[in-house]
Amino acid sequence: MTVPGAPASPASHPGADDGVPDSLERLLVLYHALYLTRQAEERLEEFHDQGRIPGHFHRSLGQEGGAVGATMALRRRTDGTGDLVAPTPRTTGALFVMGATPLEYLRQCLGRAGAPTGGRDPGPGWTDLDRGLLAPLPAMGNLVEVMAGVTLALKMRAEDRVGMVFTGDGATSTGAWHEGLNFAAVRRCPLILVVEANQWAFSTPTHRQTRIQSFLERCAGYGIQGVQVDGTDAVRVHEVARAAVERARAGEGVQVVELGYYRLSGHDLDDDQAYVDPAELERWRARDPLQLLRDRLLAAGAGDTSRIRELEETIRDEVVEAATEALASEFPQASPEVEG
Ligand SMILES: Cc1ncc(C[n+]2csc(CCOP(=O)(O)OP(=O)(O)O)c2C)c(N)n1
Ligand SMILES: [Mg+2]
Repeated sequence: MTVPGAPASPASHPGADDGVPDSLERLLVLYHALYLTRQAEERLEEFHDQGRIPGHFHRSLGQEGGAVGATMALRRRTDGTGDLVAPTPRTTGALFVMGATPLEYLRQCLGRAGAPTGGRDPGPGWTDLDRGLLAPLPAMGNLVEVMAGVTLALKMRAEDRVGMVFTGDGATSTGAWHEGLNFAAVRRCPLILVVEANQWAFSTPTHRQTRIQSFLERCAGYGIQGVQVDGTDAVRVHEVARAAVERARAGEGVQVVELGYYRLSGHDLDDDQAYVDPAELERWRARDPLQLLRDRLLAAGAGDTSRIRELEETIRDEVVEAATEALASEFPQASPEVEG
């Protein structure tokens, strides 16, 4: 299947770090990744409702443009020479942008033997250093420390590569987040920290966990730069992320990008969001990142909606095919009991 920003050769993903952000082709590549993310998550939600998902599943509904727009600013390779990204369980789009296939992703969440972790860990992420992917960690905030170390290593080896780490807004209240950020700031590591400010951490609204208005205020305490951007606008996210990646690659040290949006789903699919104001939810639903990008595509000259519909149909078919194959995949064999 076609990976968003599909590689012309197996070792490169052209369009990842060059080209014109507002070109029609670029918008289509972004839309491809957003639509693929939503389709894959919708299939998983159906699997969840059928009781087929062994772990917890976090949707990125309303946030698809953040993970996609930001990671598309990275140099994406398949031979272990590209940039590195450490997503959270919610940044599904990052996996696809880095080259994961829907079949890998669906098998992974279904805990099947042919999944990247062989069904041992059914979380929605895994490590694949060839593609520059690191698995999420259960303790939120800790990947900031890990990525501080990873990017310090890149710098010490004088490699022309950067790292990107995602955290939620809740994670910014952990000690690990602050320690990792401070260390990376002091050592001027080539790290881009993306904060997904979706206004919730489980059922805790942001104002119940911090008195600051923007997470950029935290950057000031560490002497680093940050930029706030509307996370529902994938194109804008992409532009801001590209500039941040360029600065980090040029040796300007840690960059922070704060994505402002709203968690449209529950924390995970077992959370009914009973604590969320329905009117507020409705207001944010109107800022659907897919619809915004669709409108932009039409304005940029994608013609009538037929080209977009054709693209959507192709992606839907690919995901349905992957879902059928994933469901038919074997479960892992139980390990033989250890005698003792
Ligand atoms: C150190 C730590 N404390 C608590 C938890 C339990 N926990 C898992 S997700 C989560 C909320 C995460 O909120 P946020 O960082 O805003 O990410 P979001 O879910 O909104 O994407 C919490 C408290 C954890 N995983 N790690
Ligand atoms: Mg949050």
